[in-house]
Amino acid sequence: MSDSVVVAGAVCDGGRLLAARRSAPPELAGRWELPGGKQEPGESGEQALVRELREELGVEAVPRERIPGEWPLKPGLVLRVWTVRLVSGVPSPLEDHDELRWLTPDETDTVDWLDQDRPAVAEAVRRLREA
Ligand code: DCM
Repeated sequence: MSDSVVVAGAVCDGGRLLAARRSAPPELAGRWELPGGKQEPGESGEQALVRELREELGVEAVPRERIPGEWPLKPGLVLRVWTVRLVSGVPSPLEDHDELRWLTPDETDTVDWLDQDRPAVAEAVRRLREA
């Protein structure tokens, strides 16, 4: 059986990256992540990401490029990440998060990212610096 997938977005706007602080479960609460969630049956990764960002942040967003690679979360579950452009709306922590922050490349180390998000965050920041 193939792995289940969690999709997440490196949402970039104005040269900054959006970081979201998890409010649950207790073992992850307070850690920061790229917002996203589980891909459901019948959805593409991109479709799942658009839905998750709408639900969690109240924004319309467009996936741009997949960041190469995938990162194991637990047996049978992997994380995939896309860079994302905002189309409309101002992100607010509607679901699963209690704080959002826009970070410049130099600020990305100021929050405690989930370990599994760090490689994708590093790549997103590398691209932000080049842009
Ligand atoms: N997750 C993660 N990194 C992200 C988004 C989610 O490691 N950027 C993990 C946390 C949960 C699982 O994926 O273990 C499902 O996420 P959620 O509870 O947000 O659906």
